[in-house]
Amino acid sequence: MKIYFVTTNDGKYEEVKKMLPEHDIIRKNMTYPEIQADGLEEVAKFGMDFLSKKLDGNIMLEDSGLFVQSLNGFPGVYSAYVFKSIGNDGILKLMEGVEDRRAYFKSVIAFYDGEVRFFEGICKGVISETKKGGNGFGYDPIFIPEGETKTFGEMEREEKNEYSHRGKAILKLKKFLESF
Ligand code: ITT
Repeated sequence: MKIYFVTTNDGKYEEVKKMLPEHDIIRKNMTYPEIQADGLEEVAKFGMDFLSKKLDGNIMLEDSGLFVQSLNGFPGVYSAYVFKSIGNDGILKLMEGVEDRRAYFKSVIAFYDGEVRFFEGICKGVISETKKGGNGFGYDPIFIPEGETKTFGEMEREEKNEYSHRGKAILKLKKFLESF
């Protein structure tokens, strides 16, 4: 199936493309309004309402974020902005001396084929003490998924996709697309 994936993020695009080789994923490097909301679902819904009026065909977008337990869910829906402003060093600084390092990544995919459908995935883990690995993007060098010792930044794309929030959400979308 031909699907437009709207994202400005190269890392997201590569991960999605890798997991959906049977589909024709065409990247649209364009922005859409990302509202200030409490949850990723609302952000995704608003974005898709906007895009479905602009583009013809099947469309997908993905909103994601890192939620750190001891920071009350920060950076959460503000993850992109926080990464650009204080980055991984800033998060590690906020976490200095903090014992509870639990965090999770969440991904919400909105898919449009005449109506909007949502697929989500969560990956639990911890924030590492230092940055490790040069793979992936964003917070990957400081996030260790549950049951692992390596950060996402130390993993190849396939391995990260097996664990990741995005991998789980894409798998749900993939199963849905099989029913066509
Ligand atoms: P879009 O154009 O697709 O919106 P974006 O980077 O602005 O790209 P989001 O608004 O969904 O995407 O922001 C999510 C941010 O959370 C992203 O910029 C990363 O900093 C971080 N993030 C999300 N998923 C991640 C992952 O798998 N690994 C590392 N960081 C991730």
